[in-house]
Amino acid sequence: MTPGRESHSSAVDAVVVGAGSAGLYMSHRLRGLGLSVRVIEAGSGVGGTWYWNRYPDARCDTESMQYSYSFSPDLQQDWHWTEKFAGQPEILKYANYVADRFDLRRDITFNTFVTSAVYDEDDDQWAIRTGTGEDIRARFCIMATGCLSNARVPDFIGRDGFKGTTYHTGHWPHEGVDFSGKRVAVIGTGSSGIQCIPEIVKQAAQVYVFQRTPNYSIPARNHPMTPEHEQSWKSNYDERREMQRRSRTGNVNNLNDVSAMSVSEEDRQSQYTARWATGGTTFMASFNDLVTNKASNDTAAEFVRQRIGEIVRDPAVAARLTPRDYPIGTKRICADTHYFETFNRDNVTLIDIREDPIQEIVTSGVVAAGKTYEVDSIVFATGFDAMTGALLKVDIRGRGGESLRVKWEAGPRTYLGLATAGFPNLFIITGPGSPSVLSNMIVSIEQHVDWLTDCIGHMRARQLHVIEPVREAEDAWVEHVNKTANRTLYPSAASWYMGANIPGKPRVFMPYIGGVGRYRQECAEIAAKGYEGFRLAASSRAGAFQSED
Ligand code: NA7
Repeated sequence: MTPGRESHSSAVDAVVVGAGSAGLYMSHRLRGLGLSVRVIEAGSGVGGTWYWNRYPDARCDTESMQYSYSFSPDLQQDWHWTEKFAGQPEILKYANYVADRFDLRRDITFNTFVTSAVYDEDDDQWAIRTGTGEDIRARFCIMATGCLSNARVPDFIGRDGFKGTTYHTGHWPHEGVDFSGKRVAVIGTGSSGIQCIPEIVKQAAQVYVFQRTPNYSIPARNHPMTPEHEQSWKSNYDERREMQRRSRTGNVNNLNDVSAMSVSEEDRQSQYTARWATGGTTFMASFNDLVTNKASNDTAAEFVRQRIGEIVRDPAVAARLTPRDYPIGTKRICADTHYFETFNRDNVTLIDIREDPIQEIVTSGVVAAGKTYEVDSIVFATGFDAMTGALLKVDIRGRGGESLRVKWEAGPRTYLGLATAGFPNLFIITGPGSPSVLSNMIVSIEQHVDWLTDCIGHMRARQLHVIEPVREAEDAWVEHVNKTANRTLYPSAASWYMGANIPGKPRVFMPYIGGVGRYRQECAEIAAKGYEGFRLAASSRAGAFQSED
């Protein structure tokens, strides 16, 4: 280790890729260990997801009091959230505040993309190359690149010939977009589409919504933060944070810990009605078996279907908006503000493209089912190459030049979602194989960063410089992740959790669904056993890479 090195030198102890929530906290903790750090960020500012996703009404579906760092008691007391569910501008402001308060910017290089990371076994260093032509050598390479950061526009025929303006929700212009008087096509009805459509229709003359799969969405019922709610959290943060860490999803969501099948029809309906009235995705915490028991799931799904039928006036439109062929929650459930109500407006047309996919994009608009919808703008709310996309955009090469892209051709393989065999000292924050997108991301980020900080501290105390998962441990973890997923209803849906939104991507359930609390315990036990399943060594040279166990 080389504490005290110039943070902008081309050799540092650790390179962190990404300055979102994970990269910021990771760099803070590494600095606390006395390591020199470079954070390389593609954007011109901090915030990751909240830097890029600036579409109208982009908003977190986790409550603000819970979607925030817990590492600093002062920070969590000082910061004031103005709404129950914070919008993108406020979360971005928070990320900037954290960067300033902890003086993190001096280690961040903005507007720079990491193109490759190659492990040099001769001196156990990563050689990291950037798009600006810089080479940085580092002992540790930490990918804090996010799970939903590789925005994707499908390869529609004629896409680039469109004469109007195009936008992707995940790459929204910083100055905003004025749709006043415009005819707009929105393609995609996931969380992003569901959030931005009700806002776009308020401005636009006409909006055509192209829907491939109808989604289950619960009213968010967002409202200004009440002093009582804020105070109840701030007075009990220690205890509540602990509850988050031990929970299944990283949230205090008042899980009703009984099966939906164990109560009467009347009690079930009153539970769903109460959750619907409260709003938000904690609807899925109505019972403890909604994602494991199809019969239970059916009752929740049917409840939502009926609400859609009540909200949408035209029965034919309501029918098209109603999801029927996959269990509720197995594609990411959405939280909305008047999404279904939007389809009662005169200036909105829903086009069901499941049966008749978009044929092509022409200079004047979008063609589906033989009809051309002439528009001035197209909004692609078409999602991301999730979980692996941002990692594999970087050409990562481990021992013997092994390519991560090749290693993961049949799906990601990790140990704990944190590391992958053959790639020493490479870590992934909230990588595939960890709870990540099935959890409150900030809770999972803090858990990974804290675990990793302890691990690096452990290595330093013992003069160990190399750590890498053992293949057998990785194989066992991958099997455990798959088995756990297969005990749920999740694999039955064509979701981005399964890679199903990307043509040709292997269908593998990527996140670990064992639960945040259980996963935390598994990681802690592995650390307590001297990092069981990892090999640690002073160096890889001349066969010296041997287990310490
Ligand atoms: P999502 O949830 O992946 O949604 C993307 C939407 O785009 C979804 O409705 C897709 O339909 C649709 N899509 C994708 N490709 C196509 C093509 N080729 N043709 C038509 N429609 C298409 O991304 P979001 O940005 O909304 O949300 C991502 C996450 O961010 C979200 O889950 C939260 O965690 C925050 P499909 O369902 O695949 O049929």
